[in-house]
Amino acid sequence: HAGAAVKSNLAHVVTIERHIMDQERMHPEATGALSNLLYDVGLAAKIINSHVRMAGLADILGSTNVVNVQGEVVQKLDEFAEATMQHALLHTGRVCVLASEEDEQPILIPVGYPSGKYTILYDPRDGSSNIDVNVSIGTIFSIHSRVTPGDGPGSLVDCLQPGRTQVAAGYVLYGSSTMMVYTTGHGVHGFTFDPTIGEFLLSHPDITTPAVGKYYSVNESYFPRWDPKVQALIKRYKGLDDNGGEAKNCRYIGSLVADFHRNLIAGGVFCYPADKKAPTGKLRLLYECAPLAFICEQAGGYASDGTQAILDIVPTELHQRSPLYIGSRDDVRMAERMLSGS
Ligand code: AHM
Ligand code: MG
Repeated sequence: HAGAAVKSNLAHVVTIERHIMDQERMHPEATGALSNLLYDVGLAAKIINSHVRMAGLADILGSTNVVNVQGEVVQKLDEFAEATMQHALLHTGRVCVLASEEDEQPILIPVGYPSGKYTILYDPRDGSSNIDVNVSIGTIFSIHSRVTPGDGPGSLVDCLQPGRTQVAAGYVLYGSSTMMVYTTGHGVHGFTFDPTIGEFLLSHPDITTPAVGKYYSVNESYFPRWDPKVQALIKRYKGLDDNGGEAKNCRYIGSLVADFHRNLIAGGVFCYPADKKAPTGKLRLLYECAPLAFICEQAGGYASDGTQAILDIVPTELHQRSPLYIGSRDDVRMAERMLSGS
């Protein structure tokens, strides 16, 4: 009986909670706080997902006509996602400070609530230009241990840490299905949301990414603004120079999580170079580039700003931007070689 078979299969699936708990066992000193923090993010993801899935049905789309710290008009869904993340994270005693793409300053723990030993930085809903046109969007998060002493409130110092010291990172992709992908430094694991039982189920254990990708992803309308070295690199990916390399296929969604996820699974390189208008690129180091770089390296890939590993950059500002070349290891190494060569 088919229904019985489905039910008995469900008895053997691995939920994200179970998986996080199993990962924690690799750290005998763990207190469970990181696991609980990851559950909190998973819960926020489910709530954001339920609203994303109602987009167009409920009146949650469209502009609020408010401009955020990046100078962009905030979408209503941005506000909802931001509020959901804060609600899930602020009062738990697991974090000492939050930082979001949506807030200029670090978000402090309200007076009277406990502070914890972690800090979390996130982009609650990335890919804003895609919301109103029913194209994939994402949530990205990055977790560090606090560096300020004591167990009081944290500060900006706790947020300004290089990607290399992340203890966990992940993203949620609201795509044709909803997925949560995370790492705690023991490989990369992907979970697909089953709306019938309201759980993320392990669907992609131990994700590894090919060393050479078949896709390149870049917004080529910026070609005239790029440095000649960047132009030469993209020509190389397209197989248009004399080096005889195989031509890659172009895929660009304009939603970082979706573009990154596709290339992680299928193999590919995503580029958001610096250009004449955006001298340090567009993407933010702390809550866009660094968490994806951690995941990418854990999957056997690599991420660079063109000269050095994204994970080695020591941040000086909360919303600092960085050029980004990320994905299949050999393709990103080639970017570094071509961009640093004279
Ligand atoms: P956002 O944080 O305002 O959504 O911007 C980030 C997004 C990324 O998801 C995507 O990779 C990039 O912007 C696309 O930018 P562009 O339209 O310049 O190609
Ligand atoms: Mg963003």
